[in-house]
Amino acid sequence: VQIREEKAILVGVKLPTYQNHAWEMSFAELHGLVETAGAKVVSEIIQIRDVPDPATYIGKGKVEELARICAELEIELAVFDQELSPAQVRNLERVLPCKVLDRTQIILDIFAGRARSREGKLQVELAQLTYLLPRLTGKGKALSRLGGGIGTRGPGETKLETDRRRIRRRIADLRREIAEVRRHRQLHRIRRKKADVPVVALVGYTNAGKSTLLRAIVERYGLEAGHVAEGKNRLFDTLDPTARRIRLPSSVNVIFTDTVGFIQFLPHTLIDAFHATLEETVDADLLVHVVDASQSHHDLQMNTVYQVLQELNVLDKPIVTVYNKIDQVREFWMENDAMAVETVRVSATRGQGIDRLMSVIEKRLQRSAVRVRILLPYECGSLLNRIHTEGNVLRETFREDGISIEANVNPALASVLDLFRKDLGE
Ligand SMILES: Nc1nc2c(ncn2[C@@H]2O[C@H](COP(=O)(O)OP(=O)(O)OP(=O)(O)O)[C@@H](O)[C@H]2O)c(=O)[nH]1
Ligand SMILES: [Mg+2]
Repeated sequence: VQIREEKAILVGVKLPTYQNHAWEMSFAELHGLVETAGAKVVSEIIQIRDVPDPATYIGKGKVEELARICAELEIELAVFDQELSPAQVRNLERVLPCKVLDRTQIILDIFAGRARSREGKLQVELAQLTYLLPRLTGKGKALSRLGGGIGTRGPGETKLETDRRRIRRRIADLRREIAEVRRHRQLHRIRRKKADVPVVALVGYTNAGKSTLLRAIVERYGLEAGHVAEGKNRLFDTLDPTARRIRLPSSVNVIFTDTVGFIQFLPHTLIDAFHATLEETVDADLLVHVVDASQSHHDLQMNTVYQVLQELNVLDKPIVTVYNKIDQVREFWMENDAMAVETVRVSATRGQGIDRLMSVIEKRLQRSAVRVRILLPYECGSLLNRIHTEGNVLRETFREDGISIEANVNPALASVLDLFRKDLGE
């Protein structure tokens, strides 16, 4: 969907079940999304109803009012605040003198503009086509005017059927290609698992400061001169996952990953399509939940993040919550996140609280570490290497019969070292 520079009107339905501020936030967010997609919001229309109208989302009278406003202000784009059903799109397009889009399509459009990697592009296209397929009849202006029923048989339907078949085939191709990319990822992941380097995943709402935080961490603790692009003040700045090797204060190496941010009503087609990417991110030993504490409704944003994490089935992992942007927050502000094992306050841009965050992460990762006391024969040089790179050596004595070591290591390495266990009291 091309919507650059177009004039848009926002259309919202306020249900009584919504908390007032939750609705305001989601509507304001839609405004931001539409402008991010490149359109200019010139008007809005809001209706309070018990339920959306199944045929036209807003009521008949409101649709007429909307059509009038669109004609008057020469609006090219009506954006609805929730996902519309195929029937609603069809009915609205029939009476409105402009394009009809919903929140999902706007988000998909932004993602399409951001995707850089091959995998990202494949995933976005899959999400777009999955969304489009059931709505094909409704997209009269784009593909086929005909909506089914009397008078639609003949050439029209043939065209529609061809379009559908073409899209289905493309979807199948995309799924295959994504599966292939995913297989490569898995191999990579298995290799990493073997090396047993712990993974810390940055997750959070879009624009919370994940990339900025990773940049600050790499600057101070990065193992190699890897560059992290500077975070930008825009929605969905990061799409492609980034991984960086970090050395914790106790010289244990870990990998930090950063990826796409979450948002309210993240389209399901997108979550599905990005599953491989997200899986990679959340296949972590520890989640760092980055929160923009300067947002007055950051609690709602946090809930959204937890909902997505639940959908990804990763809420059992330990979470460290980072309240970021504290440079923008009142001095005495303090809050604890009940979902987290620990909370830390930082300013990624000023570099405040980063050292403390790192020691918290370190402490949490060590929780799963196993204390070993071993006597390692001198022939086992490569194991000695592993203990030093993966573990934390507390004591090491070179003796005639071997190297006596006391160290904290990961469970996998501990079971290998079981062979060389030394009895206590020695
Ligand atoms: N004042 C202030 N601004 C910050 C801080 N951390 C990040 N920002 C700003 O917040 C904006 C978003 O930062 P990003 O790092 O791009 O956020 P993100 O979470 O990676 O966003 P997505 O990639 O879109 O999910 C940028 O303009 C940053 O400069 C902070 O500690 N204080
Ligand atoms: Mg980012």
